[in-house]
Amino acid sequence: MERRKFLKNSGLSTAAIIASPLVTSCKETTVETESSTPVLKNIHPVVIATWDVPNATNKAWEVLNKEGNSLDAVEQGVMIEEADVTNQSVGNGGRPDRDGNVTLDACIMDKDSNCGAVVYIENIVHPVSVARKVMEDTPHVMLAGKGAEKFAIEKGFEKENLLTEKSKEEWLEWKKTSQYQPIINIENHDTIGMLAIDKNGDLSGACTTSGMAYKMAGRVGDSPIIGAGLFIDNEVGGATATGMGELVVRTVGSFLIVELMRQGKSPQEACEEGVKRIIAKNKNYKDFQIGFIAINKNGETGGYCIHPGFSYRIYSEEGHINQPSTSYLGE
Ligand code: SD4
Repeated sequence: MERRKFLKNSGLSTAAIIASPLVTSCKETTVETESSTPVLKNIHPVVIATWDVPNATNKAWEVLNKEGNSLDAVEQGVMIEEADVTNQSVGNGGRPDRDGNVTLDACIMDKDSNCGAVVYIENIVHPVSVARKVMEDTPHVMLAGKGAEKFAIEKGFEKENLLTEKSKEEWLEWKKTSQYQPIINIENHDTIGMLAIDKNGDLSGACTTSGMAYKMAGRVGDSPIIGAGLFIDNEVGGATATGMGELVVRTVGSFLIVELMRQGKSPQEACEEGVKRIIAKNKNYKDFQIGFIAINKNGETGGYCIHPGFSYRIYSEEGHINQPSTSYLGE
């Protein structure tokens, strides 16, 4: 077998590495190998998440630092936002659909390409944990609506009313005009997609949301759809999305980004291509925000969006930062 370096194998160019906002000791993770399987050494854990969600990345980092695996890290990280009633785009306190019902979507994916999802689930604060149970305890990948809720209750989750007074009042106000107009960069604090690499070099991801505010009853976006809102391939990297789900689904955005990284693009380059693919297919792209973030097997990260204003949190040994994303319209 030809001798080669993983860096070469992964196709990462120097330019690509420079383009990445965070480069974590790429050289240290490069070792010569006789086999075609890349061997990684001195792995440094990293967690990234859509939007400025320091409490969530902090929690995930805590798990990674206690020798926790990336799956536990992403689950426990996004649970912070699900429980936070001041985040009106995720979990408890989420904005309702146009009928006043809070319906949640979430998914999770691990290093072995196992995945689980719940869509259109009501009355459960932690849909990501229900998604994990779907992954681990059922022969299925996705459960929806009442079936998902019934499964959650069987698994010991408590039924709770997720519509807070604040979200209810805003919805009643919205009903006066009932104009459905997705807001760009709503709160700068939105759907949370999280990607992590642990000390073993294994990747996992999770994504959770209450979806677009005042959506039609029954509407499901990209966030719980494996390949669209989230995708992990432990040989390559992971990607996750925030923003107008319909546009992300049409290009299977997160899967596309992981495949672009497989072909040699850096996480940054792959996110840019993912957004540009959406722009090419949608004349009205300026009406919507889409943000992608990605991580590769070496812990390099990237992010890109349509409108300025999107950012993502990165926690690594180099620190905990809110990284403003570059954007198509801000270039
Ligand atoms: C959805 N992608 O349901 C989610 C919403 C979102 O920023 O991410 N908003 O389409």
